[in-house]
Amino acid sequence: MSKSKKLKKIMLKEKQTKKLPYMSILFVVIIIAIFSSAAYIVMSRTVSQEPLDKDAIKMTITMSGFQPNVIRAKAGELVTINLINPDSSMHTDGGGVHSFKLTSGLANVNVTLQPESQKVFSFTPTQPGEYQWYCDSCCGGKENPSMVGTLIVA
Ligand SMILES: [Cu+2]
Repeated sequence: MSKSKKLKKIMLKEKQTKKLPYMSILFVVIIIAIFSSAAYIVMSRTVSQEPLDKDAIKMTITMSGFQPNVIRAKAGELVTINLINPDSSMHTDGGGVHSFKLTSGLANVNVTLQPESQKVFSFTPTQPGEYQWYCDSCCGGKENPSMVGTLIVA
């Protein structure tokens, strides 16, 4: 092997060893990015859990359904619901969007919630009876047994 070839080989080796710190810095940056986005998701969930209206019925809607999924009301009296959607837009089904629809002839309620948001809405049930509300934004909507709730009007 000629001297110049040997020198080239040594220089090449040096170049490769110099690349290593950059790779480990990149690795650390990626790890920090992953952990901070995970922390952001967790923290934004806790923030959006605090209801806007403390006098309203606090209700959450997630991929596992409405909580509570049964509410009682009196005919002629205003029902106010503070609906909270803690799901993030990372959900593949429906993109974290949920809704509250009550279209059974009693009232016409049609509320859509973007991911990690909440809304306060009211309606007055006029007739006693049992009515179903549902979410039609995810998991098969109305046909999904966990995406429904019952309003009992006395
Ligand atoms: Cu839904």
